[in-house]
Amino acid sequence: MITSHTAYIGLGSNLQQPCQQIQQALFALKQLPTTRLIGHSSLYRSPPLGPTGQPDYINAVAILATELTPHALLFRLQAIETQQGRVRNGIRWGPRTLDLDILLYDNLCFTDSHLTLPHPGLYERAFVLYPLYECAPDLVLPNGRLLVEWIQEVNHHQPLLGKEGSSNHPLFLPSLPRRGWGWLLAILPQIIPFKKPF
Ligand code: ROI
Repeated sequence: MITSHTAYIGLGSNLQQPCQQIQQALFALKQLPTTRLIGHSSLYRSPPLGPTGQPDYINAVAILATELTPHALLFRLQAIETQQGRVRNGIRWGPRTLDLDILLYDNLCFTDSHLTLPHPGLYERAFVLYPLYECAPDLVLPNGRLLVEWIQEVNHHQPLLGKEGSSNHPLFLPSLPRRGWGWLLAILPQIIPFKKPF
């Protein structure tokens, strides 16, 4: 039986017209064999994580339904990177025309010499978490945590500067859905004002 898997892909670019690089990469993702592009986030601008003195990045996240194995998908993503002028010059965290990372592949957790899942940067990078939230607001991460709660609790190292196409205001945290009876506890002090014994 052929099984379809859900893969979340992180896209990043900070060279040679980054917005166009991301659009072109989304188009290339659409062409992958046995794969459907389910959707993608807006484009977000963020300052570089890593060496400063390089241009801001444009980031996005795409959702794929794919029959490719994680390694076959990785191979295809690297081919797209190369096609779009990515040069692997050994400079760690240097600027790049295109970066395509498998952030999540179903709920797989494993590591080998080629690939680590989930992507090691997933849990602390705002430029990954916010676009991911836009794609999948109800997502539960492989660590068992609701994405939206994780975003609110984690102390992100990197701010986001804004969405492309909108005024460059900093983004606000998504509002935490109130579940269970927590909402009642939150408003209780307003209903029953706390009285001192005397
Ligand atoms: N910084 C930002 N803001 N966005 C990226 O996509 C990105 N990618 C990288 C490094 C160099 C770590 N920094 C980044 O690979």
